Amino acid sequence: MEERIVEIFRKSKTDFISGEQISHTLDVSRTAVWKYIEKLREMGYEFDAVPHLGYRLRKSPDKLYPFEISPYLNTHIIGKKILYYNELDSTNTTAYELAQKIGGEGIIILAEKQNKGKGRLSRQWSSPRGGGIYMSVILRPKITPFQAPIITLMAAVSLAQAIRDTSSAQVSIKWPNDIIANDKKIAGILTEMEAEPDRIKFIVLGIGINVNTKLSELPKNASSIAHIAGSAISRQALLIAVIERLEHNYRIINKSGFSEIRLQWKNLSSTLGERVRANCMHKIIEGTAVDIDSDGALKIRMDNGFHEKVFAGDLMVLR
Ligand code: BT5
Repeated sequence: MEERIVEIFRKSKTDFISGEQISHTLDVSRTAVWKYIEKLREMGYEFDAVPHLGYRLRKSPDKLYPFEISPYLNTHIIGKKILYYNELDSTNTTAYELAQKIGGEGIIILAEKQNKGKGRLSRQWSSPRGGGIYMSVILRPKITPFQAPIITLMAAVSLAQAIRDTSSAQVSIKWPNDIIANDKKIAGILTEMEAEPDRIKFIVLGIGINVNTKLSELPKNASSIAHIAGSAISRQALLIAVIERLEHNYRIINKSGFSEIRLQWKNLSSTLGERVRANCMHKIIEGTAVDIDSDGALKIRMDNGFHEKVFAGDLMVLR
């Protein structure tokens, strides 16, 4: 009902709509209308109520309510269903448990705040309320577990494109999963998967973006899009752009593999050409990052002229 009331205001040609008119359209009592308006106020919507004129929707909150997102999506896979939570421990954990129980792909889990937001290798992801986007998408790509890193790279391309679409922030991709601006991390990606040796059962693609997040609520080397761009940006608009870009790029991967996304990644990346130190579990590789290969591995040319491929790990850019 709340959703339908918002829709009535959006579609209305007049500013003010009488309680009677709303009660008539929804076929509920005037008291019920008043209750729904109060509920919407609790959800962050601001209404003016003027005797004899009715209600006017003055301001909508920048909350990620699915009914504020879904009507603007043009997608067929990603975001066909969006599950919204006020808070969760981790959207990835909830999505993972859901993917084990149900089939299909494209469901998005969203939370306004995470209490145990996860980074890679048991690290934490700061997920304060108010300014961030914390989302996980269940995917079932037809690729081998060995090729799974390309999903992270595809997501990084989508994020960088969506941020460029909706803000003036000049962002780039730092291999493998960071979106950076002014050398600060503003978004991260965590992909987790359940697989058999030759088949992926599902991938949970987790994305965290510092949109309007206050710097005081973030770690030292982090920033937010708003801080970089100089003004707050709409989380709703950015989320819609992220979902649209993800769908577009995911379809490309499913249809024709990684080659086209690989080129986009190379254009958007700030890693290639840099001197880097990669910390990959068992060893440290230092040299120049020269390419990304068809499996998503980073190719590093070492000082002795040999090349090493790095499939996963942390990268430090040496300047
Ligand atoms: C990541 O890990 O960058 C993956 C982040 C994925 C977060 C999303 S939010 C939705 C979904 N649900 C989850 O529970 N997670 C995903 P990694 O590369 O390991 O980076 C983690 C490191 O980044 C931390 O050790 C901090 O140094 C730093 N960090 C933590 N919170 C940050 C933030 N909000 N912004 C920027 N850097 C942060």
